[in-house]
Amino acid sequence: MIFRVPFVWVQFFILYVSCDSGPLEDVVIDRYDIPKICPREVQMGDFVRYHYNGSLKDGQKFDSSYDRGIAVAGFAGVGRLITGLDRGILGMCVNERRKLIVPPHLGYGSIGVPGMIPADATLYFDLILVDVWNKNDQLQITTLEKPSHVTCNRTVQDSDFVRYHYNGTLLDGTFFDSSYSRSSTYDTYVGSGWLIKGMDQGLLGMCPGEKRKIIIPPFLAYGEKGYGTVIPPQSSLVFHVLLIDLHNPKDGITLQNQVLPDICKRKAVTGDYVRYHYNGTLMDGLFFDSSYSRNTTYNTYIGMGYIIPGMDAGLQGVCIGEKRRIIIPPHLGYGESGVANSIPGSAVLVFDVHIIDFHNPKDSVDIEVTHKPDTCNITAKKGDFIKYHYNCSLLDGTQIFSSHDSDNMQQITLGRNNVIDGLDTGLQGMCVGEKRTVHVPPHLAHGQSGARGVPPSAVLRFDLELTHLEDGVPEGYLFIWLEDTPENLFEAMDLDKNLEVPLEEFSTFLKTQASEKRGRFVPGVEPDQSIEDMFGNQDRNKDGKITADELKLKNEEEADIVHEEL
Ligand SMILES: *[C@@H]1O[C@H](CO)[C@@H](O)[C@H](O)[C@H]1NC(C)=O
Ligand SMILES: *[C@@H]1O[C@H](CO)[C@@H](O)[C@H](O)[C@H]1NC(C)=O
Ligand SMILES: *[C@@H]1O[C@H](CO)[C@@H](O)[C@H](O)[C@H]1NC(C)=O
Ligand SMILES: *[C@@H]1O[C@H](CO)[C@@H](O)[C@H](O)[C@H]1NC(C)=O
Ligand SMILES: *[C@@H]1O[C@H](CO)[C@@H](O)[C@H](O)[C@H]1NC(C)=O
Ligand SMILES: *[C@@H]1O[C@H](CO)[C@@H](O)[C@H](O)[C@H]1NC(C)=O
Ligand SMILES: *[C@@H]1O[C@H](CO)[C@@H](O)[C@H](O)[C@H]1NC(C)=O
Ligand SMILES: [Ca+2]
Ligand SMILES: [Ca+2]
Repeated sequence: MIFRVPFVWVQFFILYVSCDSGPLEDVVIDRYDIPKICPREVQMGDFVRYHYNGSLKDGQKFDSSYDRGIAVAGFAGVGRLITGLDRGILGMCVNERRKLIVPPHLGYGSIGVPGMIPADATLYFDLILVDVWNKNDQLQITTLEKPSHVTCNRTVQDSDFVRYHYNGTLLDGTFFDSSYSRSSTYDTYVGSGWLIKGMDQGLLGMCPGEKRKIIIPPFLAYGEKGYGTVIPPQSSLVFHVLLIDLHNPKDGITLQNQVLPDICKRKAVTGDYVRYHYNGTLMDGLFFDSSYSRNTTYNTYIGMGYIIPGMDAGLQGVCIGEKRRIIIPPHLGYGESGVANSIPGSAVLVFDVHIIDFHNPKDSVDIEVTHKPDTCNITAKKGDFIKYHYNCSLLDGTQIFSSHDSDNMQQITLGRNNVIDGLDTGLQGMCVGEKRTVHVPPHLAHGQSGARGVPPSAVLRFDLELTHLEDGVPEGYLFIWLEDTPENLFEAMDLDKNLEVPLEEFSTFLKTQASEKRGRFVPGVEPDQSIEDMFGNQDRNKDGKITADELKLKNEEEADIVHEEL
């Protein structure tokens, strides 16, 4: 009964028409319009919906489904239609058009239909099939696209909450609804009766980003009633679905794609201040925000409610340098309302984070000795003059400063605010030749504002090597006595006993004291410079020589104050 080669039938048809001899034995079928894609042909027992025009030989119309505005629905090939139609509809595809010539014995026979179809009438039908299904049908699910950019680890299960886009058509392609027309996803629970049965089943197993075609027979859709004016009774439905995301209200956060650094001495805990970069996307890969676009890390305390709960939890236990993906369900993110213009309501968030550094406000300087010379008796202390090499970097490896950049080694007096507090602390206790790696938290470095090359709140790493160490003098002194001060200082200084001490005499006197280890100049300053400064200070009237009175006066004036004095 199913004539798969239309060509044969055209010939057959022409044969009959041209001869016009005697009554037809069987239905004549002309498949004059067959769609290119014909996934299914009507078989006996299928339920079909079709439109038709019926006319008599003289072209007189006796009936039309169009006049009633609704397609005819019924089972095919089981004797519920006139035999001619029953036979003529078999093998049809949806959207196929056929002309049928039905001889009287396969139509209304010698009786006809009073007032409509005369006796022994040959019937001419023009049909178009709009729907076909069978009560044994199941859902037809075709995966059209599977995402490659997102992992398909988790798929839709009963009681999940899903967000998806869809286009809905009838089987013949008639559009009835689309989420796009509302420009937001359709959001609902699966398997909880909110959806038609076919959709509840058809979504199962989908990954975010996956596209499916789901064909749903009417008994898993709107059945005999249809839906409003858009879905006729007994309609099969075709949904093209794009799953955007899914989660379960019972979900916590999920960690994935963890990449740990080689060394992780410490893991972040509540109260730590973390600096990190992130890319934020929705589960289907749609980007919504990134720290990189602002060119600065995102900085925050963790575990204290400053950020969304999912992030607060997701950053717990991170190592410096670690990368991880944190997947956050909406109840731990931005909830049902989302964030205007960037995050839809009930959206699952996917953050790829890269931890740059973290510290705790209670942190002190972390010192690790990397090399200790065999003799390390004399160590640097506050007031000492030191020279050292250093490299300074951020914890992501960015080099910021290095003493190797210039020919001059760094030289400072410890404990005099010459360098940031943390570095000063890190240098104390070193002996010449010793090497250290020192981590300085921002409150002992450049703080919340940062400095050139140093981002706000950055932890700094210093690699240090002490090269030179000189005993210092108390703050404010340019020269100190290592033995008792001479009883009569002026007499001691006035080497030629002419009762005045010019610069040369003063200089000779002090240098002699130093070379004979009775006294010491402040380290790190040329002795001549210190001598000049001290002389200028003593020579009150600036006549180029110190007198006994000038020395006495000066000593009395500043008896209690220690200031660039002998
Ligand atoms: C039936 O006739 C109407 C107009 O008379 C036409 O629009 C329609 O396409 C016809 N249907 C078929 C299946 O030929
Ligand atoms: C998928 O899940 C398994 C087990 O749940 C996990 O071991 C694996 O790392 C996950 N794959 C990805 C790409 O996240
Ligand atoms: C729905 O139709 C629109 C317009 O044709 C198309 O852009 C979109 O990709 C379709 N969606 C799905 C899920 O097929
Ligand atoms: C980001 O920082 C880099 C390096 O400091 C700089 O070259 C770039 O211009 C900055 N971009 C923006 C958008 O600020
Ligand atoms: C964020 O995206 C940019 C650009 O694709 C990439 O270079 C960077 O590594 C990503 N960062 C993270 C933490 O995944
Ligand atoms: C420390 O110095 C003393 C003398 O100054 C010396 O006797 C001793 O051996 C040194 N100690 C070490 C461990 O080098
Ligand atoms: C600083 O870095 C340079 C180049 O890597 C290295 O040669 C030098 O030893 C480092 N200095 C210190 C004090 O670690
Ligand atoms: Ca003199
Ligand atoms: Ca003088």
